[in-house]
Amino acid sequence: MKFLIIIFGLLFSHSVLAEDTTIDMLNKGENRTMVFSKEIVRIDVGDTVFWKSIDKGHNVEFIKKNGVPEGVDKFKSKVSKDAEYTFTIPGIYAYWCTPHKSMGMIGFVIVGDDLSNLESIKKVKFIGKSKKIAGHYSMLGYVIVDEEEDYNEWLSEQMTFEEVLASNGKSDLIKIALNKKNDL
Ligand SMILES: [Cu+2]
Repeated sequence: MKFLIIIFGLLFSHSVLAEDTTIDMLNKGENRTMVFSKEIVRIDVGDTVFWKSIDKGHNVEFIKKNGVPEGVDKFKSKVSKDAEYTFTIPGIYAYWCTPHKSMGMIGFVIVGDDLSNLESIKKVKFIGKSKKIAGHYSMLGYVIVDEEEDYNEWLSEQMTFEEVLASNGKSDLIKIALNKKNDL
């Protein structure tokens, strides 16, 4: 009986997690303006992510060039509207808010623990402030040299990629990500 309860508990907690992937689109985050409330989320294949238009003027646009796994179609939601997308193809997805793509309003969805398109993600051309954000999520391999002081100051206020992943309670991916980083 105990065994059955444990199994049920695992299934249940999984489904709660899956339905719970909601990201707010905000004018102001904890440390900066124009943000997705969760910049990296990890989900299973078949899960849906919901983006809430808490503040107006934002949307979600997959970065078609190098930013999504092969076979993924264009996705661009309407500005100032809630958006949702069901992820059926595993891999890393990079997206931005079209009006604020140079202001650091970017996010990543990792589907099915699949990092096989990491090399492609690293080739995404982020612009403006988004370069720093992407660089911070060091799996992307950007090295910022021109404004190192600004970057360091900003970095000191942020969660690291490891911390973000750790906060999701899954440690295997942290190791994978760190190994990839060290390979750069
Ligand atoms: Cu925006």
